[in-house]
Amino acid sequence: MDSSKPAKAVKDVVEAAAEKVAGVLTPDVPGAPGSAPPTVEEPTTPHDPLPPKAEQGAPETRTPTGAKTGAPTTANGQQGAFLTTSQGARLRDTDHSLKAGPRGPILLQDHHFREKITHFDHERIPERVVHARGAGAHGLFTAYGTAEKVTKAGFLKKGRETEVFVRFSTVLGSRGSADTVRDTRGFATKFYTDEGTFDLVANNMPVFFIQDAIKFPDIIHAAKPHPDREIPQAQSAHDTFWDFVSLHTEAQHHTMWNMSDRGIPRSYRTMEGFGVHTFRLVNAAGETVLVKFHWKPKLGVHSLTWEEAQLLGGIDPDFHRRDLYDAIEAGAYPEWELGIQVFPDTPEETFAGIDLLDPTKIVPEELAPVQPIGRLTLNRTPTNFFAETEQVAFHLGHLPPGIDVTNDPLLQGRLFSYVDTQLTRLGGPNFSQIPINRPHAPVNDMLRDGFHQHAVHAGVAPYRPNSLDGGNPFPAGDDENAFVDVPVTVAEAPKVRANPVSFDDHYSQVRLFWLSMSPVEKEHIIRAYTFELGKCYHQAIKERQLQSLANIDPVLCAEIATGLGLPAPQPTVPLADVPPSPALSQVGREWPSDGRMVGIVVDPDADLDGVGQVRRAVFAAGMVPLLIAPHGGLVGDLPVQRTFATGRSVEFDVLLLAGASAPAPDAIPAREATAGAADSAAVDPRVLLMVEECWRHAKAIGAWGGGVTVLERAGVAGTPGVVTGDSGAEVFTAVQRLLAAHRVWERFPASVA
Ligand code: HDE
Repeated sequence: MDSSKPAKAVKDVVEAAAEKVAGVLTPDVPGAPGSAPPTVEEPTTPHDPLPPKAEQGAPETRTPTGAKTGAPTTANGQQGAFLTTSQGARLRDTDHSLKAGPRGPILLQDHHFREKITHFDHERIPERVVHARGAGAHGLFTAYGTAEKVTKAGFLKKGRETEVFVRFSTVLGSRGSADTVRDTRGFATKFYTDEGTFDLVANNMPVFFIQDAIKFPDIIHAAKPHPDREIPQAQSAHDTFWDFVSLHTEAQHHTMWNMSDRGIPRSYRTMEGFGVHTFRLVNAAGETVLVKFHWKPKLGVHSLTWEEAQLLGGIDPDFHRRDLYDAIEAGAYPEWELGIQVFPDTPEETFAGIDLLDPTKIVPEELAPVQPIGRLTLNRTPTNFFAETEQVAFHLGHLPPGIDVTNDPLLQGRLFSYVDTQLTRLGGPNFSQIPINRPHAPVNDMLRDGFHQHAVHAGVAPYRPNSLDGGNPFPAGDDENAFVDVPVTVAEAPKVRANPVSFDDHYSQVRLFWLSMSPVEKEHIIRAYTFELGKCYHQAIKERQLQSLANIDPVLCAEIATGLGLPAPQPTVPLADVPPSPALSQVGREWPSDGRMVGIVVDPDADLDGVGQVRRAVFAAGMVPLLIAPHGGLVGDLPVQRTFATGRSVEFDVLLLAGASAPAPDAIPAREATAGAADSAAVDPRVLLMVEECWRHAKAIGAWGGGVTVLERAGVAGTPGVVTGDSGAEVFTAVQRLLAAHRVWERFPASVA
């Protein structure tokens, strides 16, 4: 008999709790930890587990072999109202071990104790050797049909909708490292197509450090923390990284992408994605083309400033994760268009003189435009981080009919690595049966047994040919949509450990990238190299890297050499004569600002009606308002999200000041350093700090009423990107226009052209 309370009891709990907090918290501001607000008293009436939060999704309930079960996704979660053992026996007490008398010792027969502790002892699995730190989300991919001419892949046919799971990541850091470090970002997408899963395991940069997969352990060993002291964590600003990239100069292109603003994205939502390698598509007629995959974010490509990235590492190390989940919860669903650059499949595998098999080269979009083929929308956060984000297993070899690989030596090596790594990480060969990895296509693979086998295979003949299982499974014929290994001709050649000669140019495209940057982006690149090389211990490594920089651009090299206090060397190769590719710059256009954070400083004397209106306008514009006040709770009837003590400018994209912000009672320098300032009689020093930081991070700032005096006090009134007005609504409108350009770059004229 199931005596757990019916679903209505759950509903009552949720509604009762919601009523209690109504008016105090607003459900519109994302980030609530559970699906129902907690009560002060510990709940004691048994009822079924609370439902997931509205924005949460989970893997579809498929069987290990891909069949639909029709069960709700919560069927994979905990069941019933009562605490049980893993075998379902109800438990009376989990707070005390079974002891011989109240003073012990603990009895070996305490199964519940042993089960609970043993399971806990084994909760961790090895983190990924690279891309350990990540965040995932569920979504939907809708095809435009524009790729139908070049591929037979069914999920790319017009109007087809395919469930996806995307995992974003940094490369170098451990699982617990900060999100905002300077690094490449992973952008791996699992398309659950009905013809087999397609994994597009991409990065936010279109080139890679190495041209041959055999060098992967070398670059990663160089970039990871030093093996003796295990420092620094999640950074490239150290000797071993620069030692390697300055010696192995094919790494210079990717290194400059890392040193550019692309290395410190504002958000996962504002990153491009690149498949890096060239892939081969094949259509129903057997015709082939070569392609490069691109993800284009709806919100444009935007970055943090270096100081923001550093501050966030301490203030909110989960910044990108939080941003992704908050945006989905707020309904600002992140979107990308998938596009392809298409090249003729010629025997040379080159386009406009660029070797398409060289993963250190791009094909500028001006030469081969990115043609949109579908739209990705992320609309559900995971229900359980471990089950979904940690256990998801991507692999380049997961390809549906219509998409095939090329001979790019990096791609070829990856085809081996991704299955191999899961064997250790996920504890055996059956990782494709973990719920997040289960295909949405029928699976009949003749693979059997192994650790954690979830399928219950029938029959006696998992081999081919057989007659005992009636011949099943059968090879798919030409008209039965089998995967196509495109019969590419392999030219006769000696067996060698060598690269094509075309891979030898290590500088021309780095120069192309440098020349494509706007002045402010160039300044950031100079700053990044100077910082990173400045952190190296050995002069020899700095000098060697300066030589590569001289081969890229003399101005770049001279500026960095000055910062390092070293002479700038002369180039050892002729400077490449390359036209810039404007598509590579992130600056100079306007974009939507969905899901951005608007900090609003208020105090009880501020124009609270105006603040209420602005708050509603911010929501209506698809952004999130965060009220920052002298104390928590309510100001008037407005709920406070941050106080002067808990808020920091790096959490916001723009700052609005509605009040005069007199020092709060807790502005006590002995209590916190940010409350200390030479002249803090009139304005709370923490508010002044927010204004100063927003100003030097080139963020838009707006003020009305008492807020105007804060601008004057901070010395920024009347400067570019600082607006005032008679009402909050007027100021917000002006600030919104500034936000469309992401930052107020004209505040800081650049020194290099
Ligand atoms: Fe990876 N890479 N990689 N990589 N990679 C892994 O696989 C590897 C490369 C990328 O969110 C590992 O499951 C080799 C390029 C992403 O789970 C491992 C080489 C690109 C992710 C591995 C490369 C990537 C990985 C570690 C050199 C961009 C995270 C855990 C040939 C196109 C996926 C795992 C996730 C993860 C090997 C180079 C992207 C060890 C040998 C180039 C986004 O198998």
